[in-house]
Amino acid sequence: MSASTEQNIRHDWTREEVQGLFDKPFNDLLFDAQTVHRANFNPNEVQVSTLLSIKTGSCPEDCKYCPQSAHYNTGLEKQRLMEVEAVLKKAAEAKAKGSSRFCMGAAWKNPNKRDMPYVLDMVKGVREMGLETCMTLGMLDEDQAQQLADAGLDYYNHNLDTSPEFYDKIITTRTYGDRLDTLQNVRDSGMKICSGGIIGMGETENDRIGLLTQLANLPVQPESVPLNMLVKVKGTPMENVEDLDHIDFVRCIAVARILMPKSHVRLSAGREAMSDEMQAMCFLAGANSIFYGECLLTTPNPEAHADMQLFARLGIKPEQAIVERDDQDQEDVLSKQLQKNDQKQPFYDASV
Ligand code: SAM
Ligand code: DTB
Ligand code: SF4
Repeated sequence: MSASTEQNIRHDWTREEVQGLFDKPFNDLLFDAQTVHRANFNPNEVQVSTLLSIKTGSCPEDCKYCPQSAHYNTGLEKQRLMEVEAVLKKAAEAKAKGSSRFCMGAAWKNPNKRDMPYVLDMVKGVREMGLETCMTLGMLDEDQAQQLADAGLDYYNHNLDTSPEFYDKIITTRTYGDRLDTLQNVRDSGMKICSGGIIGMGETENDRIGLLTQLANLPVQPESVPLNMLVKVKGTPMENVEDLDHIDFVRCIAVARILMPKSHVRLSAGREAMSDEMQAMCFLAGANSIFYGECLLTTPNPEAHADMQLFARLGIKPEQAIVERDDQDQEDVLSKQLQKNDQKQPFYDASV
């Protein structure tokens, strides 16, 4: 396989071709994925994001995997939209621990008008700290997407979750088309897209092929592709779904890497149930982003020190972000970033 370049990002993948990748012997697939990865990224750098749930539970949607849906009783402690100051405090903590991106998630079908000013203030405040910003608030119309972009939101996360065929078995309260419309509004606003899905919901390999082909064939591929391994939460309809073969999850990462050579592929939810060796294999397959910190939105994630140790054992360094802001701020941000690089990082730095 030849190394991928900007020129040969394809948007015309057929399912048969993607099936061909899944059918490869595992070692051949991993070699190809690692070859693409090395042509496009530093193979020893992983982008580090921290998640915060800014509004928790009571969601009107019926996503069968989700502990936050009001349709299921998961015993979750619900929380109204957080105060802006409290969110900024959490962002400062995430930055101090070495995260370069702060992702704020709300259990909404879509943001409503009265919440927008608070959400916009959160974006501005987090960005002021020199962190990259990401939000996931449900569906967005054109105007909402533009407001978020104008406030400086870098990324918007909205997942396709699965294949178009399997989708109706997982969610009935919003359509696949609704999701594609939101992604288009995000793209048109100038923000970067974070979009991926969940593996391990009882879907077939053909559904995994369907999801990855949809993502790769978007008009512009998502800059960030989170692949979540289902976190089985008691009380959701998926609590007893059959265990996923972890090797099959690694295959999905490798195929995503080959189809979307320039995208960050995030080893997202589910790491708590993965061994260090499994995570190392995911990095080898081309995953180059993680959520860092003890909590995802509502479920546990590995302890920060465990991730530091894993990075140290693998010689992985956290990727540094340069946040571009208004022209007058730019010099200041860059000099702060340089100073930061000179200081001892709280996150393990494999180069020292
Ligand atoms: N409410 C917004 C929405 O769904 O558009 C944003 C938050 S929602 C929790 C973001 C994503 O988290 C979902 O699209 C899904 O892919 C992922 N997710 C939710 N629950 C999960 C679980 N139990 N296991 C793995 N991923 C999950
Ligand atoms: C994504 O794809 N995964 C994150 C983020 N985007 C918002 C969320 C994972 C949630 C896992 C279940 C929970 O903690 O509630
Ligand atoms: Fe609501 Fe998002 Fe959970 Fe679906 S995934 S129930 S939209 S919080």
